[in-house]
Amino acid sequence: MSELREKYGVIVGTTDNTPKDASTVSGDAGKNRIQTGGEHGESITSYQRLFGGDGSDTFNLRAKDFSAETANTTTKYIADFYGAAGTGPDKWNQTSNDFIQFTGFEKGAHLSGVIRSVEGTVPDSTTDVIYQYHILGAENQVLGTFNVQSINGKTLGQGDYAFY
Ligand SMILES: [Ca+2]
Repeated sequence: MSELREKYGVIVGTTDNTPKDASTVSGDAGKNRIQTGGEHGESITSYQRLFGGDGSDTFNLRAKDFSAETANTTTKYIADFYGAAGTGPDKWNQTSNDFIQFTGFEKGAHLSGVIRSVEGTVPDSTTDVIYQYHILGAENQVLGTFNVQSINGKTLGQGDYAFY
């Protein structure tokens, strides 16, 4: 069961919400920090859906929650990324400016460009798009694959993510 742990501590854990068989970790309307993996920090390399909801959320994708065997398969899905980069009024939104934190990856790890994109499915949005990215190692080997539904339709840019 995903909990709003300590009211806006790190949110972890799994539920059996939709989509079927997916593990969903959900935030709420506040500013949440949402982490891949299990409730007790254990590694989960299978599919997980991360849902931030409103508020400026941080999604923490951990290296231990990706595996070499499934590196080329989408195993993490950020279901609602608000405020992806770009210029103009969409760049910064005080109430919803999300961020992706990559932790535990090898030195030199970085993000690929968009591998694939699909028109989004948010009923009341005409701009949302699902983008697929690779997490690449120092030698450009694929370490993991994840999807991001961008609510403003823009791709991830500087300021939207960082490797630690
Ligand atoms: Ca939230």
